[in-house]
Amino acid sequence: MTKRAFITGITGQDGSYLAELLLGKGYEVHGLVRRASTLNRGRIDHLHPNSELHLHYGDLTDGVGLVNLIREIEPHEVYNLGAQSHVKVSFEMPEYTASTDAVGTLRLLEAIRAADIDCRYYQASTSEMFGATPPPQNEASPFYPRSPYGAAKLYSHWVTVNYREAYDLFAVSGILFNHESPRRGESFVTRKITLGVAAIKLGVADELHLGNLEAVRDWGYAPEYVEGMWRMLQHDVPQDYVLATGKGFSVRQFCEAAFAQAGLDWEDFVVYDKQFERPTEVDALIGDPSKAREVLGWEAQTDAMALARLMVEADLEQMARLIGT
Ligand code: NAP
Ligand code: G4F
Repeated sequence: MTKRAFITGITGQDGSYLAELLLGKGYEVHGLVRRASTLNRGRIDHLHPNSELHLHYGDLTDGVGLVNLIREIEPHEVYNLGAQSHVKVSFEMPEYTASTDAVGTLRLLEAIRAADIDCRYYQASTSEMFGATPPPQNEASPFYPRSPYGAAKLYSHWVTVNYREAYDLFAVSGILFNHESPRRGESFVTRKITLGVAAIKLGVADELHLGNLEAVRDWGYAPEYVEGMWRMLQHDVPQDYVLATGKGFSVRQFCEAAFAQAGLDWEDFVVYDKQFERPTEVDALIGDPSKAREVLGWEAQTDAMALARLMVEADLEQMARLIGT
């Protein structure tokens, strides 16, 4: 039997890698895409010739649309990756962030219930839910979100747990620490740095403006993390898991490594810019992924220093092509 998966957020970093993974495993993949005045499908364009990929217009803020889609597709697995995923932007758009990242989850879970189908559900939870709780953080650590994004995601986390307990839905929440790749959005700090390094190296820019350099994050490699999401849904028992590398690095250390990869000294180019600070910061996130290793056999292979190198190389190559050098 061909398995059908429905992915919200298929045009994002994780959605694109997950679609690739599932198509490779023989799934029929259905993705939710938002209508925009220009096409926004750069990350999945290369998958288009695949006849098992089906895209549907919709939005997590449109409950009726979700009900109709779930009824029509009858997915065996649903991956809810769609979100306004930028922490700083969530301070500027708190209500929209709550509607998409919190109530959107409820809308999708209700759509699954209304369709009365036997379906497994993955919720994209986040280490941001730990916020002010000091590292290392694992599944038993207390939550203390520090942004409208973190608070909205915490609602989704708990409503997923509740639907599992109340309605016996196979629903799991993956508490993922930061994960990056050459497909990472340009305004997240790792990609902003590696794009900045490429621009400086190729003579297109001469400085890079950043905010808090002391924040510590546990950065892993996105393709490895989507494999973890899939494994969570294949296990016999629905449970929540942390995915992380277990290693923390500061933004400063990531900068150092990224500039060094291009033979540059970061201190010559990085300029502190207050506008990139947040009203409340999450100082340190370092995950303890023991449970995922023991139960799912999942382990991160790529740490932040290796990521900095591979992302700089990818951005140098892409930018050189773009400017024709
Ligand atoms: P991303 O690159 O920002 O992608 C977000 C996706 O959500 C995009 O496809 C976007 O569509 C879609 N989306 C935004 N608003 C929507 C709405 N109202 N209705 C439907 N879709 C909407 O994020 P990502 O890095 O792939 O992350 C995937 C998920 O994991 C997100 O839920 C994120 O919060 C969570 N997460 C990420 C990390 C990480 O480090 N990457 C860690 C923990 C959790 P458009 O392309 O049209 O904008
Ligand atoms: O790259 P960031 O914007 O990622 P952040 O806030 O950790 O959130 C990401 O990871 C979460 C998982 O923990 C996801 F849930 C979320 O969706 C997103 O993918 O910022 C990382 C750190 C922050 O401490 C920030 O203050 O970098 C610091 N930073 C310093 N200068 C900057 C900048 N961040 C950004 N985006 N831009 C800067 O110029």
